[in-house]
Amino acid sequence: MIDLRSDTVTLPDEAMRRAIYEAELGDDVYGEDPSVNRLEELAADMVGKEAAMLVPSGTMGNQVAVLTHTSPGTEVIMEADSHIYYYEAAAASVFAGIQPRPLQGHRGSLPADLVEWAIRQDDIHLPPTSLICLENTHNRAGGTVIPLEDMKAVHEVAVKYDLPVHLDGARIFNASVASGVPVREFTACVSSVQFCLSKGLGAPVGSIIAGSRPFIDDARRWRKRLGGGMRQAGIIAAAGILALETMVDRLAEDHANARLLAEGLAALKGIEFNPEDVDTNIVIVRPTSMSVDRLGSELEKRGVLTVVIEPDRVRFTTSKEVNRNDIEKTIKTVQEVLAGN
Ligand code: TLP
Repeated sequence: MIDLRSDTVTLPDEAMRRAIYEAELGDDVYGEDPSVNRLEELAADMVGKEAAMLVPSGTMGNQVAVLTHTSPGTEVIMEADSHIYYYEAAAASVFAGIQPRPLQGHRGSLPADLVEWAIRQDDIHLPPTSLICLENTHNRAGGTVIPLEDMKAVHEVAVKYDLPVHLDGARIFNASVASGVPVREFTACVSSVQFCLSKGLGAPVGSIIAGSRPFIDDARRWRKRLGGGMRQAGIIAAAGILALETMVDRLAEDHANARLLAEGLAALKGIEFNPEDVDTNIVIVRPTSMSVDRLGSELEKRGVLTVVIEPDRVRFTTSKEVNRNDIEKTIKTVQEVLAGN
């Protein structure tokens, strides 16, 4: 099977498995797991924040951030297709009791003037705005890199209104590798960031949330409340350390494979999309000559796994589990399916 469903399907390589086996362990709820402590220090340094914390998943990282920054009855500005709004089962409403304020972005980016317009006035009829959320790269926009200038502009608005900004940076290392902008420059625009170790970076489990020391101190309590306090979590952290030390640069290969795929698919009759829209490792296309369900199931029968993300759109995601040869086979298979062969 050529698995292009997600970069979450990546498996730990030999070196990671060995690091997991050999990891020095302790009880992380007591703060005594040396591997977790090392990972958290390394991660904080890489994103230029005072402190960081390991969480089991990106979803928990985002939700811990929302819980830590906000209080019930307030409003959180977010992009209408963002993961926090679209894919987290309304967790922010259920747990944090916030009201989401979804705004339509452009290629996943929220214009600063739109954000400013959406910030609530002080009026008893209105929920106070408590947080602005951004996502970089933006998953449902097609793995798009949110330009640093756009993030800086939102940051300026946030400073003006004294509001925190949380970045869902599940794939912030993809954004950095693709754009050449250091991760720290993106994260300098936000109060907190969540990023995933378990996507393109290849670790089996885990995400990081980072921010100021007081923010992370509060976030630890929220993680515990949610049941995310893990004990000998060094077995996860050991893989996470290798992910950060050895897997960042190779994301460029995933991007090159996505570009190859995009160009191959764009040349096919019956597929509509602009390959120039592909910035990183996600390719989202619209078939015009058959339904997405049919395309998805025909591809699956022939050994290519994708995900349908909209009634008219299919997503292909590259990762270290697929190579150039797999991409060439995929293009050929899509061509056969579209041609009805
Ligand atoms: N994304 C998954 C699915 O949940 C859609 C995927 O296959 O792309 N933020 C962003 C931007 C994400 O893309 C994801 C996962 C998360 C957060 C959540 O991470 P996990 O799956 O670790 O909870």
